[in-house]
Amino acid sequence: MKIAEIHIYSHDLPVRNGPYTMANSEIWSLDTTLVKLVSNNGLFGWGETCPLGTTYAEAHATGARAALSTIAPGLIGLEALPLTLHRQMDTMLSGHHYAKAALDIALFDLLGKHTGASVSSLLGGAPGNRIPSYFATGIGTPEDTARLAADKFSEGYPRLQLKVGGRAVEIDIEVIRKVWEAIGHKGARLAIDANRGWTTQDALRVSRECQNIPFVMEQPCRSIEELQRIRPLINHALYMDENSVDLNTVISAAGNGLVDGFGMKLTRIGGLQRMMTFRDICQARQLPHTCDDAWGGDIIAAACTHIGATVTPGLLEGVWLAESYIDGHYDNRNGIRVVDGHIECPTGPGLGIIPDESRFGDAIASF
Ligand code: 0XW
Ligand code: MG
Repeated sequence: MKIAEIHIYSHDLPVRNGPYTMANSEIWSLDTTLVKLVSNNGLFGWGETCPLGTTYAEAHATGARAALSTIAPGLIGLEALPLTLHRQMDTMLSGHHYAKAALDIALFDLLGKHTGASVSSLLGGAPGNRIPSYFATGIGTPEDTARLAADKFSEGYPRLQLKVGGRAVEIDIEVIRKVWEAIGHKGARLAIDANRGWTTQDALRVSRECQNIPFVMEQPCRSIEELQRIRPLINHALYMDENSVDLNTVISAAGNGLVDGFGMKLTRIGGLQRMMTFRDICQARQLPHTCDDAWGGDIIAAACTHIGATVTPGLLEGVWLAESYIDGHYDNRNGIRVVDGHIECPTGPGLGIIPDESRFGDAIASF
């Protein structure tokens, strides 16, 4: 089976009850990019990449589309196999994992449709179908965040991620204490995510003043050097998110014991093929991690769920979906949903969803 056509679409995803807030950003609407890969035997697969605005990561929507338009012509006629795809993409463009990831996801969807296998089977096989999610609260007051966290925990989310940073660190400390008071005794697991928004001083202070609260500190500071600085001085597990931009960084951080786990983004690392390697590195070192993306609709949600389903359950920290901030689905029947804090992994061929492409309008580029 060969790649015969590639079509690129852009689509707006307004944030429901916006904005979505993190340490240094407010998000009202996202511009997502979709890729349809058509094979020479008439099958198709869908991929997606949706950078979180222009400042969250070294990625942005128009950059994704420029990169895809650069790569796409060189993929026509290529054998539809993941490593063949990645090798060819890398000969045409360095980096730009987040753009290449859309093609990688589309290829796995296509292969699944071709073989009748679900993407999670192609990724190695899933031990179960009910995947835990986690809820990210956004930046809020101590009272509001504690109320929201309690609601979401009782809804069935086993884990809560509290967004902090970008304000006086005393408020962050108050948020953590209030949430722990509300649900700590009930067995809730907490990640405190500053999205790079704390100074090393802030991180040390939080760890010191909340030493009896067993949370995971996720990407507290901006750089790897800052993480190295706080690592021996904190009382909490340290997870890397935004700094884990490629497998090389993951290998170093896992290998030298800098971190206790990862918040991982599927498109940042380069798609499902790279995500399998990441998963296996974490398995080898017994490092827990999430399988998320920064944002995106049903295609990203399905891809994250399929890879999440293949992770050894004790090492999966959950699959985060933007679903609760998005109105509607690309596939009204099989769209990916969080119910009681968990996600049902689709069992149909490929990603298990068929987007209604009339929602995306005309392709902005076709090859
Ligand atoms: C909660 N997330 C997975 C979604 C946001 O895009 C950012 C993020 C994170 O953990 O940083
Ligand atoms: Mg994070």
